[in-house]
Amino acid sequence: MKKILHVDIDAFYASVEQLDRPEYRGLPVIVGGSSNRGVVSTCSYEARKFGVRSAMPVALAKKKCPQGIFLPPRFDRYVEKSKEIRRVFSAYTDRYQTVGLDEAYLDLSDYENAVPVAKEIKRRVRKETGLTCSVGLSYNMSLAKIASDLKKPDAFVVIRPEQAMEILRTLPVGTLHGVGKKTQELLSKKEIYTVEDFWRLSLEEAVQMLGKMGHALYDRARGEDDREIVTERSPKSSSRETTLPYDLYQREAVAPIAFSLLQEVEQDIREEGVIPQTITLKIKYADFTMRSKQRKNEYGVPWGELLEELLDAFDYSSGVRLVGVGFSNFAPAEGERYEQLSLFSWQSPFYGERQEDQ
Ligand code: TTP
Ligand code: MG
Repeated sequence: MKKILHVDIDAFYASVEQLDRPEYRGLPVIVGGSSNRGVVSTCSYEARKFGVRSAMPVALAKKKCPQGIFLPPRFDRYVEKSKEIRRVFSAYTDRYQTVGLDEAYLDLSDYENAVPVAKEIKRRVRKETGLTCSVGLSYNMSLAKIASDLKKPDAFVVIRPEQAMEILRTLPVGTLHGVGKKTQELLSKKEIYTVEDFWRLSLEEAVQMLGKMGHALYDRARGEDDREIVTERSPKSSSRETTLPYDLYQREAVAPIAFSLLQEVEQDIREEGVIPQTITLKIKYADFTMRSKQRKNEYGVPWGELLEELLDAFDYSSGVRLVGVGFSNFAPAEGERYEQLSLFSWQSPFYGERQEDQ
């Protein structure tokens, strides 16, 4: 039997803000707005008491919590903290799969007793990053995630095989990973609100109603999930460059070359089946100095648009002799398709608009 740990940082962006600015600790901190098209990214648990939630318009959050401290997101800082968290994981296993910046599944099957290890990981995340997390330990990914969500924040929950059905039974069906708002609506028409209600559906009915996901949900509702952890084997970056036969002094001249490189790298990553989040334009000048600039794909815009922006950001007057275009910062190559899709459909560089039917 597998031993899977799911770790999820509590109120991640807001907790980082409170960590960096102690004067905000214990207060309703709401992160969002500005680069986020006016919606809440997340908020501290103090703000949740007022009914503020992720993805809520900031204007509504202000109504619900006028005394809230509204802060713009600082993605670079969150990425930094995310790396610190991963460093802790890697001290225990190579077999971990990250989801976004603040969640991960760890395979602890090789530990004879995973409970003390899980406790230690939770403690070390706190000690080494200053952030609290909720962790769930169980015998598959689906149940580990359910466990970590059960008693947030700062939770430690184990679901043992003999407890699984009883715990699942009373949960809202929306707790199952893969049941989004749309699926919930569909199910509510059949008066299915809890996991126990969902048990009424036969496998055939579940598949008929929900397609392929129906099968996975049929299993997950019964505590079954045979997904394996997908470790990040993806290449660190993928790029193409070309040295020019003569120096170029104008953006107009460099742009078509950059675009042809972009096409090639896009082809490369399609073949590899990976999804990058960052594009880089590299330029070597006639005097051999090298410059590179990057853009994160925040809104799922075409890469060409970001490349245009990057081209605008360079100076061409000293002559360009080499152009390179690269992708990096890859999302897990495999994993679940819905998790990949969600990367590009939403406001932050790392999150999808929690896909309706994950
Ligand atoms: P979550 O782990 O879903 O949320 P959280 O960490 O803020 O709170 P908790 O886990 O305690 O419930 O998401 C992690 C980060 O992702 C979150 O801090 C901000 C970002 N995020 C968004 O930007 N938009 C969203 O709709 C969600 C859900 C998260
Ligand atoms: Mg979290």
